[in-house]
This record gives sequence, C-alpha cells and structure tokens, in this order.
Amino acid sequence: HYSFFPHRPTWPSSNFNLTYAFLPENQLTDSVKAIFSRAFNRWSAVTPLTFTETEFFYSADMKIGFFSGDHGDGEPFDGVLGTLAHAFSPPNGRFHLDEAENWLTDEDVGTSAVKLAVDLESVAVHEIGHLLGLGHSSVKEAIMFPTISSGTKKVELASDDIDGIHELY
Ligand code: TQI
Ligand code: ZN
Ligand code: ZN
Repeated sequence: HYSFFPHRPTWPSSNFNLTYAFLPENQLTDSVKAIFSRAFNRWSAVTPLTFTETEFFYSADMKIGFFSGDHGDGEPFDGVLGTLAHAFSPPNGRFHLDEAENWLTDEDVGTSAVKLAVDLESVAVHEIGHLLGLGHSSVKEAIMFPTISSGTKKVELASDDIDGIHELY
C-alpha cells in the first residue's frame, strides 16, 4: 500500500503547473532530457499537474542534477550502486542522481553493461513520485516499492501508485 511523507506535504493547488530544470553544468543531451520528460508525463497523465522544462535553473520548481559524493545537502552519494538517487518532499523540488552509476539510457539497450546498469527512466518515475509527495509502497508492482533489480525497466504506474497520487491531487 502507498504512503506519504510525515505531515503529508503536497504542492499547493496555486502551483499545479510546475517547472523543472536541469543543472546547466551537467550538459545533458536531448535524448537524456527526453527520458525525464517521459517520466514526468507518467504522472501528469493521472493528475491535474503539468510539468514544463525551463532553462532558468534557480527559479524552477524542480531542480534535477547529477552529482558525485558529497554535494552539499548532507546526503552524500556513495559510488556505484547503493544509493542511486534521492528526491525531497514537496515543495523542496530537489532531485539528485548519483553521477557514478552506470545509467541506462535509450542508447544502451542490449549492451553488456546492462548487468550493473540502472535504468534512468525507472528511477526518474520513482523519484518524481517522491517529489510529488509519495513515500514508499508495500505493493511490489508499484513504482514506489523501494527495490528495483539492476538493469530492469519499470516505468508503468501501478493502480496503487495512482490511488496514492489521487489522494494527494
Ligand atoms: N534512493 C532512495 C529512494 O529514492 C532514497 C530514500 C530512501 C528515500 N528512503 C526514502 C527517498 C524515503 C524518499 C523517501 O528510495 S535509492 C529505488 C528503488 C532508490 C531506490 O537510490 O535507494 C529507486 C532510487 F525503488 F528501486 F529501490 C530509486 Cl527506483
Ligand atoms: Zn543530494
Ligand atoms: Zn524511494
């Protein structure tokens, strides 16, 4: 079953049209940005929320960046595997990914790297759930279930995820 953060934080109804931006220093390719866009679309399809990319990092509601090790928020990344990414509860908007992971993007499908790789879109759909206020779920099919196998793609919201997000928005 789905869960929420303590005190059930959400984005306010005055701000359902949310913006997101990528850390400029990361210089992500359009195909990597498209993966995040698809992940946001999974959630906008089932909520009144919209997500629009902006180039203005500092004023964006949600800020996406790849970092390695200690990056100043008290939650250092740990190299390959372990923690892959983290996102904070609303209305914080920070979504950080561990630069050290072997991120699986559209280009790498079928590569031998698949074994230790982590599917970027799957992690993005999960972390966006956190950005919107969902905690973890006990339902193993749910995107918000706190385990994913290396190299696995899991991007479809389960009915449990949808029930949870409908309680918030
Ligand atoms: N990062 C954890 C996560 O996002 C960080 C975390 C632990 C957390 N407890 C939390 C975030 C409570 C918010 C609320 O769950 S992770 C998975 C999964 C991680 C794990 O790197 O371990 C995914 C990131 F679900 F597969 F285990 C993405 Cl998809
Ligand atoms: Zn961080
Ligand atoms: Zn999680």
